[in-house]
Amino acid sequence: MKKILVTGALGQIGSELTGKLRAVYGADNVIATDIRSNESDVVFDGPFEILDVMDDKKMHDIVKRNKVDTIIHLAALLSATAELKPLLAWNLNMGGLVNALEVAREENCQFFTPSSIGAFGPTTPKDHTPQDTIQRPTTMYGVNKVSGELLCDYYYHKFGVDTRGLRFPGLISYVAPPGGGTTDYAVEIYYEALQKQKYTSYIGEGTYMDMMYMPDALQAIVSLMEADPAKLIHRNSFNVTAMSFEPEQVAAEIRKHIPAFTMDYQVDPARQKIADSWPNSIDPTAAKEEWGFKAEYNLENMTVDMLEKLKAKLNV
Ligand code: VAH
Repeated sequence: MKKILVTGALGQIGSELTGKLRAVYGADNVIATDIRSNESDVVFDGPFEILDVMDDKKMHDIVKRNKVDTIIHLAALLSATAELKPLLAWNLNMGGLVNALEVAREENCQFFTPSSIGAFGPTTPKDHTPQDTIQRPTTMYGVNKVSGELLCDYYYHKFGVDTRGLRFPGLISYVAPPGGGTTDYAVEIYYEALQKQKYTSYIGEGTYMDMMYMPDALQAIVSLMEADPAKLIHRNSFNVTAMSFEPEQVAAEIRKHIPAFTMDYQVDPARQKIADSWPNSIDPTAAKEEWGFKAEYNLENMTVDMLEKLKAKLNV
């Protein structure tokens, strides 16, 4: 990767990935784009352009003008929003992906886009979900992710585009709050523990989902994109995870630092239904064996870092 275009750079992943890529490859070598602008480091610390990923001509122009050799395509609607607006999700998630893949094909760019544990469904083995298994998701987001995995493999086999992807679990971060996800409770709980010493979870007790702290997710993207292609048996997309927990476990970890913290439940049936269709835990063996995936954070040290960083951010 030498000259990188990031779409959806102001989203939960992009807000931190852009800074990491600029630190590794040089600020001027990472062109951040999003459908809107804001007052963040992503906009001020390096090249930034407004880009709607449905505008294939503008995307192509930005790539040619900047001699981009790598496209990191993040722009997409997440699971809960996609379930509320399924046709918009199909059009944006798939239309944007096709546009980005076509530009990567025409301009010979390496390509990354995230998949998700949402690419699995109720008939997928729920525990230690294998890399290669049944994928019959029952959400529009999951249909988008499975379709995206297949499309990215197609562009590799048919056109030789160097496509690579990761099936991310829920990502936990303190920079940009997630928007429209099912796993967002695992981010909200930290904010509200500090601000209110209590949290009402919309995901029910005992609902296990895979999770990962954002620093591990960012490193996984860079490591995968730098991996020796000769060693990649899989490409789109690798299971990656750092931990699997249910709401009571993250509440108990927070209580070690905020003893007065309490949590109750007001389950959101829509997001609970999505969560119930996903695995309890996935198996990241292929990622470990093919490109050395390793997570540094678990629930304990992530909670220490999240609370420390959020205390500073929230000034509490
Ligand atoms: C979501 N955070 O909840 C995303 C992610 C595995 C979950 O794909 O939609």
